Amino acid sequence: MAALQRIIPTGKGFSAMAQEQNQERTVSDQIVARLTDWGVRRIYGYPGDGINGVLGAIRRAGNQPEFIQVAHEELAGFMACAHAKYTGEVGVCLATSGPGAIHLLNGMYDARGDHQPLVAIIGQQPRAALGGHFQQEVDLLSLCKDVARDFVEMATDPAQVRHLIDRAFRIAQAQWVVTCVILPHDVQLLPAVEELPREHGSIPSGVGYSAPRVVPTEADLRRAAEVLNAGKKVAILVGAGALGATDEIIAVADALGAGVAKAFLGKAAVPDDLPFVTGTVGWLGTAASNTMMQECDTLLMVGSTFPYTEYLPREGQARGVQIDIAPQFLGMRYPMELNLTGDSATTLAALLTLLERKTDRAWRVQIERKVDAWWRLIDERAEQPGDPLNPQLLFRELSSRLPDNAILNADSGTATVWLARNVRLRRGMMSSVSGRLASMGSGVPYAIAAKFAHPDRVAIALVGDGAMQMSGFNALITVAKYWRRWQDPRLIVLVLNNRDLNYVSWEQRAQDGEPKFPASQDLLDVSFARHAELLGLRGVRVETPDAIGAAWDAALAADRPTVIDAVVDPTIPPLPPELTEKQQESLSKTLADGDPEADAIRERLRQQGYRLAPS
Ligand SMILES: Cc1ncc(C[n+]2csc(CCOP(=O)(O)OP(=O)(O)O)c2C)c(N)n1
Ligand SMILES: [Mg+2]
Repeated sequence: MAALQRIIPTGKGFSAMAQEQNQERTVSDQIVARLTDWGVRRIYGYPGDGINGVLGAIRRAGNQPEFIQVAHEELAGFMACAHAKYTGEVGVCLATSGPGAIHLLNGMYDARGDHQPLVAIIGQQPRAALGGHFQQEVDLLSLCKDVARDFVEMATDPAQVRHLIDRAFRIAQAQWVVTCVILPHDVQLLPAVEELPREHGSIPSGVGYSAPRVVPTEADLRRAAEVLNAGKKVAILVGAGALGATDEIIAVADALGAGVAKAFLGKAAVPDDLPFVTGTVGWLGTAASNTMMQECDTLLMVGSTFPYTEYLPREGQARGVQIDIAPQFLGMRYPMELNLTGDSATTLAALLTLLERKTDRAWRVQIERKVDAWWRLIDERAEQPGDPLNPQLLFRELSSRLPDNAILNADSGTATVWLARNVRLRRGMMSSVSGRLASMGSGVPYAIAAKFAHPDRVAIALVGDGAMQMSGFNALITVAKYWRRWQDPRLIVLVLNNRDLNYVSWEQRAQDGEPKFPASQDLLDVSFARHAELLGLRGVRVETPDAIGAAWDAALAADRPTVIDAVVDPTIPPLPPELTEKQQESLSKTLADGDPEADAIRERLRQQGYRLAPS
């Protein structure tokens, strides 16, 4: 390495330099140039000796693609996933062998769970050491085999890296999966193979991928239209796969007199200010969505793998049509009559030409009434007291102040419930969470990646105190390191400081009939605002309801990132909009069985309009 650094100054593209000086490129230089050829602009990662060859090459290439150093490799994985979600591009993360790779895994699984294209580049100890129980040696092929099952390979020869990078990117994009290239340190430093011989075993691959336009056959579209035209009570359920089909969903819903419910990852697919949009579905959902699912006679599902059967129509209740770009996800959750493989926008547009506008609008009117009643209920719930704050009020006050094009991220916990229910997203906004993996610690890195991808937009992370203590604190250090580069410096972190792993405390109560277990649930009360100030960010602690609006206004007017440390009431129930009999029984049992907060909870359940069957 020392020899290379002597002859190759920084700040100039390596290829030009190499040509001028007639210098050989290393394998790492070739990889970095290939990443640029694939359009990669940013790599989230962390260094270590196992990957230093590649980092040296990024330096020599003038930090192109740009290396963003995060505080923990897990953050790099989440950021690469969020980059994919918020740009439609492949997210790229990088880590060293052993511990770096292990830290990266959670973010890689997040991308796998939510079908995002992600390429992980991971260093490895030198080839000669492998199998020798060597320092930081981990069997990375096995480690990554599950998460990157569609493509994980280790380079053992310089001639391989061209096709390994090409295939990693093409497969990640074409199949919406995570892929991984493992690079032993010594291979990174070898001279690149610039020209592959035209001979047996040589693989001269190429760069580039264009997504196809996928549309079902005319015959299938006709059959689907027949089912939808015959329905009297059509419900549409959209997911992340519908994010690019806003106009088409609205037009189809209009023609069918249907309501539109959303799985959380599809929350931004259709704006919440339309009267027939029933909002999110499921435990995090709205009464309007859940009732629509119970009462519909026809279900049109677009781009969703929403997992919870109990919130879908009963088997036999509804005729079903599903549209998904990925055929492996069709017919997976409900026995659909038609399973259409297709791009959501194009397929819906084609379907629309075959739909008859329903003249009987009674179902639609009924849905709109329920939506209206739901919004009134949720506003009333937000106004009920909390000690000292009702968390829902923070979300309602945010909702009415959201700047255009804001990007909202919630961490796994009660923040996701309140974002799903209490915030009205408008057209142009984006929003995501760690969906299938539902990992804590994703909220702040998602917001950071949103800022790098869209530095002119406001990014907001809505996060629990547990997640902040787990890794959000560290992520704030990354915010402090980089925020000055963002054209609009506003990144806002709302911390729901309830001194509790609250979502799980309520799961213990409502699912398992167990009182909250303080040894596993209680958290230390720490000052998130002061921590932010230590890092040069704005910090504000909110303890009274009338300070909430001012806190949001100040954060939205700030010249730097802000952490709002909101002291919220852990006894406000983040429960489904309507409780099943079993949930009611479980709650009654926990309240009778000595839950430490039983008295306050009884009061809050009543104020929030939940009734328990007499026990
Ligand atoms: C990495 C990880 N560990 C554990 C969980 C299980 N879990 C889901 S929500 C939650 C509680 C989150 O607590 P906090 O961040 O304080 O948010 P709150 O629900 O209190 O608002 C836990 C432990 C998880 N989803 N991810
Ligand atoms: Mg908490």
